[in-house]
Amino acid sequence: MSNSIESHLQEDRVFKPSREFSKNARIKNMAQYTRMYQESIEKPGIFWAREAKELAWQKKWTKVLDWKAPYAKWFLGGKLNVCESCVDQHLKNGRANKAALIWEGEPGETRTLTYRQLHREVCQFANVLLAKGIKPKDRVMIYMPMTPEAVIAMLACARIGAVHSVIFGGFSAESIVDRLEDCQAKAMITSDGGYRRGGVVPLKENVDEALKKYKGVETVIVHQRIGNEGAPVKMKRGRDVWWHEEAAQVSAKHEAQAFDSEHPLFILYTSGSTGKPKGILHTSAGYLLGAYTTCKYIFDMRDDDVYWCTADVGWITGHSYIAYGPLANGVTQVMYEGAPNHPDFGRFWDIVEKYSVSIFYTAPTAIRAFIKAGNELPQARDLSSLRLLGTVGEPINPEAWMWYHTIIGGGRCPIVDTWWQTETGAIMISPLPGCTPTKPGTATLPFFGVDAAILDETGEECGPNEGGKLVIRKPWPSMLRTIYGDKKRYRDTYWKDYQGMYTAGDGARTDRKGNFWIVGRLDDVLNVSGHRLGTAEVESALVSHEVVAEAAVVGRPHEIKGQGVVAFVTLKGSTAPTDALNGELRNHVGKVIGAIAKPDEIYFTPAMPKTRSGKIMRRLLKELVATGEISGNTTTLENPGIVEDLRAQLKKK
Ligand code: 7RM
Repeated sequence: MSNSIESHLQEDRVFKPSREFSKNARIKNMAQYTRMYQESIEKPGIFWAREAKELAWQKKWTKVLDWKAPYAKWFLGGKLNVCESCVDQHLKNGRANKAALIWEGEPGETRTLTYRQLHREVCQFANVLLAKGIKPKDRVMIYMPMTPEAVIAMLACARIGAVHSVIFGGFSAESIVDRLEDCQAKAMITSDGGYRRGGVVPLKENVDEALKKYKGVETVIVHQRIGNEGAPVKMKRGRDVWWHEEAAQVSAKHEAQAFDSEHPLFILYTSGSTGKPKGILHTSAGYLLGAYTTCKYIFDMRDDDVYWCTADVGWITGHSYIAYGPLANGVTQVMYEGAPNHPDFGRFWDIVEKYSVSIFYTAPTAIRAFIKAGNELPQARDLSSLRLLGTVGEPINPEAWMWYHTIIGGGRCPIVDTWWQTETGAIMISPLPGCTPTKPGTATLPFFGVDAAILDETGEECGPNEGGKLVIRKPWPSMLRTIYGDKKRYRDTYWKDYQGMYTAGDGARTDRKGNFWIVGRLDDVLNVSGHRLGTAEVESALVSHEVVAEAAVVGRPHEIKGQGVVAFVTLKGSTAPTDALNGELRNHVGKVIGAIAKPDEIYFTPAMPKTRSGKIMRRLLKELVATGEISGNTTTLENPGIVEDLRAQLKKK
């Protein structure tokens, strides 16, 4: 990938929104942005109170912010039901019969739900959850394919004050167990399967396996997605029930009860620098406000837009930019179940043409895969409905940006490169499409209320083009509130580096115009196809195999995935390294974590390069993988001979 600092500095192509786009946009020029940004930083109470009025409140707040670092409370004294802002309010504002979700299954069937129909489904399912004894603050795990029911399940939890924790359908049974145990979930919502690349993902089977180890789940509600086309799923009597059978027994009417602004809304697990994923906790009003306002200003959502975010609901992008943000804005959105390359890489462009998508939000890794598949597929489709494009998940390399701009956007659509994290809840740094001049590769400027800066080790602010740590110096409404059940880790991970400031874990720099260029993670977290993956998680998966004594995992630049996973493995005793074992270990990681974590390359080594104190020199492995060489001094190593051996192995590749 060529998003090196050199290419950043050389990047001098500047793209400005067309006069036409600016004229119709909410934020039309930089003066307006600057004015509003200043207000949002200097008088956050006034700024956010004005925005928050657009949400549905049952009781108005008395105080906008209470900040005792690192703990924030927003809209104290206020009461609302998040689901009411996303669904109920649209029944009264003229959108009742407007399409909320236009869904397309991978095999090709489509379903449309209006806001009224969505309301009915959510109310009915909320009643199912209530009938199963789910109470406010109970944790409910959701493990589903990309179907409307996944969104309905999330909204129904929110409606009754239960805390959902969605787990990506690509994760394995063992990953489910870890998360169930961590959040002590009481119920599970899943499907009999989901379609992916023509095959069926056995979601219920994985749940069954997970529940052999975790016994706290009392109810499993199974949505029937596959039916007779898949292997019949086993239903455990007294525990497992069918969604449609339960729904048929309850009313479709439900009054949304109000919860405190800081009532927990969801826990979402994300990778950190240890083997144990962090349960990021988000609460109600502030989170919703972040998702709502970023959709409104960054995607500039309109009543006649057809919006499509290609993320999975198992990631934060699916929470904020499929479930909560777009629905709070009352927009029409497309939701697609399957893979981008099924039946071929033209599928996304078919969908854009078919539903006249106007706002399209995807990941750089997908764009790179499309580039590789050629221009013929997008060029064979009418993409003229598009007016705005977005990217998220990793730095976008200028080549991919230019291709997206010209081939998909026809040269006329602004691109919003949006930087944010599971922890931030909503987009933090991004162009505003009607005013911000963009350059390929930069997420440009902070959103309203976001006091972003780049600091050096001493806490001084870095000058232009000086690399440092990205921090946020003030609390913002959609910030994480804690790591579920682990306040110490919350403080240690995000608030230790600089007094009262949030450390994002990303390295970045600004240019002379103040644009933020995100370089990448500073910790041991990889970004594989836009998915966060801790090297420690992969290492512990490898070590859980009976023949593995030790493992070290590093990233390496990968043409499509952004980063690939490279593993170094030391085998136990007399086990011989073979190609077959190599394959077996890859599959083992797939089984323990999920397919996204499978190493691209595994190298066997009789020992790891270690310091005299016994620490694996990961930095050295990283350098070896990236350049094939070791520049520094290796004499401090316990076992310098190992490096020679590894260098030779990597050369052969
Ligand atoms: C939304 C999401 C967060 C990490 C973050 C960065 C990287 C995300 C961008 C980006 C450069 C971007 N949440 N990242 N967006 N890097 N430019 N526009 O991805 O929690 O899964 O990952 O992703 O390293 O820290 S996440």
